[in-house]
Amino acid sequence: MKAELQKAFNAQINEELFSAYLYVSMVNYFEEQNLKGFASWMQAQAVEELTHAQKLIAYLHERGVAVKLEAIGKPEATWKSPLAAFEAAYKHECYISDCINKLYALATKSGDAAAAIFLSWFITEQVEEEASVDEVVQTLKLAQGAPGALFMLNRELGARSPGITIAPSA
Ligand code: OFO
Repeated sequence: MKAELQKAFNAQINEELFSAYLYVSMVNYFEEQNLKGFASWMQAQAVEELTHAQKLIAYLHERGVAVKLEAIGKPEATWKSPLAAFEAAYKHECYISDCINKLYALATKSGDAAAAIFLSWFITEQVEEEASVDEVVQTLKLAQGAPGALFMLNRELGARSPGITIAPSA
């Protein structure tokens, strides 16, 4: 793999780890708001981001490329409403889609067909990621902060599997 592409892959690992960090921060925010269903949904999202980072790391190992972990940025800690948090998550997903598209373009430009094929999974995944976050944004907009609607949505979002089980007392 060409040096420039190696660097870009490593940068994407950092982006995915930051995504996980940002969503963990949103878990904290929703827990503090007593919106446990929202928190659980975000927890699942954070775990997914970790798997994205791990997928990239495993690929670099497979290609014999050195993985260089950098410091992860500090995420926001609070939002003015659940809608504002989900809007921030949506904006972040669009940014990540842009990063992936650029990485794919670089892989193609570098003549690295294998890397481009590998990245096509992420391109498809981003369509799903944007759609699932946007669905919550649209529902929250419809709810317009009505407590009943928020309560229902909280229950619905809580049904998403958290990806891992976390027992505070274990
Ligand atoms: Fe949310 O898809 Fe990775 O970052």
